[in-house]
Amino acid sequence: MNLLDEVGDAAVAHKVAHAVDTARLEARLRGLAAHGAVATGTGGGVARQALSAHELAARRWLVQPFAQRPGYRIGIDTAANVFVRRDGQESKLSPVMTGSHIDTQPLGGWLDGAFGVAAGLEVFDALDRLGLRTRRPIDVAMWTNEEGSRFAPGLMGSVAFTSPQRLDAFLGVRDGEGLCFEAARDAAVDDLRGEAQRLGWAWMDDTPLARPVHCYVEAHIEQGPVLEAEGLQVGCVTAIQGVRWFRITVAGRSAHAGTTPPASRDDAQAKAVRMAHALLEHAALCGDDRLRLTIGRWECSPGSINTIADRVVFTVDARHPEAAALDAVRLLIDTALPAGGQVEVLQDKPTVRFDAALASLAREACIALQLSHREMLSGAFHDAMPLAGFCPTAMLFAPSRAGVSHHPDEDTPIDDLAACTRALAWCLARLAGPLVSSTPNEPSKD
Ligand code: HGY
Ligand code: MN
Ligand code: MN
Repeated sequence: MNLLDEVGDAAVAHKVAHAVDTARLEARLRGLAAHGAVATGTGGGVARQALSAHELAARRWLVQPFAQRPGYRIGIDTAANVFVRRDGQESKLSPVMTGSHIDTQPLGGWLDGAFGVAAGLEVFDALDRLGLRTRRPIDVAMWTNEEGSRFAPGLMGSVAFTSPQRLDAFLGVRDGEGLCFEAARDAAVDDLRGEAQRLGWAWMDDTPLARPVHCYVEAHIEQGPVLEAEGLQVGCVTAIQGVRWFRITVAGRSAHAGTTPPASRDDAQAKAVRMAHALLEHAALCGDDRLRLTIGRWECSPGSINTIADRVVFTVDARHPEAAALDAVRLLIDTALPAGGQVEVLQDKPTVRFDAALASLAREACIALQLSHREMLSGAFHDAMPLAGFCPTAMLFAPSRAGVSHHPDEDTPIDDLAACTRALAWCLARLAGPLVSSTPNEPSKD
């Protein structure tokens, strides 16, 4: 069966797209940003790490308006992924899925991930306003721990959903305070289930990992400079570049900073700095500006101003569309590693390409809605990365102001966010169609 065999009517999809309400979308995004808001930056900084109290509160806040609305149910799976299900006319059919993540970097922006979830929920409000019931159900997913900054690796929720056998290894991962992912996951599941029981929410009883999904379309901010530089409204994403994360441990021997002569020093800091310098020089001098190499975290012990370091642990995030370029980084890591050093691979995801039919539907949406657009590669990874190996998958990007992301200044003009949401609405309405009318129910002004 071809994905596009049964798409809904383009004219109706057009109506759904134009029922997207910019003010309502912004209100939801601003309300979400209040969960973990940090008063810095132009767009509004947010500190809402995976499965933190702020994120659990944000999950409850987002689903609550739909939890008692006719035709909706809420669910959570064993990876603590949250779903808002909009029932379809044929509720046994596998759902069209959209969504993203609402966890942020330790100090991130208000749109990374949040935009894709808010856009999906805005499509629900648009369908409700028109009183339309789609043939297939539609799910908005809030994937657990996309960022990987609190618990490494990233994409834990969407990887566990698409490859359930991977969950066990994630459960034992600990954050900086020593709390394991399993405990945070259990608390998140209990928190949402408890709220559902307390308030009598309509609940999705059956949300196993790897349940069938008809297709997945994710809206996200670009987090880079391309769309804004070219003055375009939407990016039709064709692929996500490969990413590898390494944790490198360099050992030394602590000793007195003042009395230990150079010849008898075993200085972990000096050795780690030399290795880091070799990696950064490679990135700067290899002549390939598609290579992205970042040393993001650097911890040393004992961390005293007048004691030679006996241990340094630092991370490397390497990205490139071609595996050979990432292999070259790995080779350099192995050759530059000082004796006694250790390399752990925290994440290794090859480049994924999206479903061609779905990518062309995304372009069709932009043409139908007269949105300026281009095809592009994603420099950032997203939950669509594991979904791409599980079901037909595509992404839509909204521009990022000055290409800034993973920073409090992350921002996008709301009209651009609304335009991308209209393209998403058009795609979802067609993919979950054909649409049938039902009783219009104006979404309550939540
Ligand atoms: O790191 C990434 O690419 C994503 O934004 N978490
Ligand atoms: Mn993201
Ligand atoms: Mn991110």
